[in-house]
Amino acid sequence: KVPWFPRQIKDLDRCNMLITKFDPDMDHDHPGYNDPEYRKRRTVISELAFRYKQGDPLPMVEYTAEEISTWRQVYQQLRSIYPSLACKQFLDGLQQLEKECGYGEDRIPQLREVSAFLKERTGFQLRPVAGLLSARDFLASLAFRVFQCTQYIRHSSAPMHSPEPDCCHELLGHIPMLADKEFAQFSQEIGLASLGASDEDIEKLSTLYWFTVEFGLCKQNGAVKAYGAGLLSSYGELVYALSNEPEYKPFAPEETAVQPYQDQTYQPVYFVSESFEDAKMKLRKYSANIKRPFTVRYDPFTCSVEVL
Ligand code: H2B
Ligand code: FE
Repeated sequence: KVPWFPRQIKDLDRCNMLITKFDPDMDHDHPGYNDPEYRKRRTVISELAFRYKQGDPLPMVEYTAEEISTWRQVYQQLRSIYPSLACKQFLDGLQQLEKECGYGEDRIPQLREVSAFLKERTGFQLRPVAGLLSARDFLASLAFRVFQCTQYIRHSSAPMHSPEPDCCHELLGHIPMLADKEFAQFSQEIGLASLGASDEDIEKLSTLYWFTVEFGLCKQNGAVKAYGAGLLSSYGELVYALSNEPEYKPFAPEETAVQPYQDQTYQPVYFVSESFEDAKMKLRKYSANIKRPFTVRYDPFTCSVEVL
């Protein structure tokens, strides 16, 4: 039996299954676990995401001085190492965001303005989410060029690390890459491959997503650079990933999809793509082999998925 999947963009209102293992109410190691003020703030921001329906204007958050100070520390630290470690597409995207979308160390960009920016460049749009989503729901939204985005920020006591996605991870790690056409296409294709897939195939696609979109490296002009958002939003792991200390393997979907991964500490192995073009082609070949009793095609005019 084929699992339910969204056919229209408004069906994404039902793709809202949260995984709470890393959230500050559940995870005793979360830096905000013992801070009732922080947890209260998180509840307020979560409410905005719970109430959101597809098509609503994206909620605005008035960030506090403490939150902006956390953002500033993250931005300054990471910005200083991007030029030598991030791939070209990321640097181009970030530069455009700084010029045209109010990116900088002094304020946290609003999802509403960032979504409008992306929509013009690659057709991607954002929707607010209260935390870590199930892989199935998260991947399904990519099929519609929708990126589910957290709006809260990490705890001020640990600006260099967050156990869960936060706005630093989304806005600094993911958004600059989603402004690249080729990468946007790559992301949507992973999403389309996931629709109605078996739990086993979702697990594999989610692992592929992990080693590409989150922790991927690629060759550029003879050097290896980072394009994964988990790397580009973590000072420590970004430096580590390109230090020659970890193991490197060529990106090969069949092998990458079954590689065990780490969500508590740095990855022991990273996969290196020849280029995005190459990664996209290899992923396409892999997806074509996933067994589904139907094929899907995205219709951009109606923002819906045709099932053939
Ligand atoms: N949820 C959220 N909110 N952001 C993510 O980046 C994310 C997610 N990534 N759920 C997903 C899971 C990823 O790790 C894969 C698809 O499992
Ligand atoms: Fe992410």
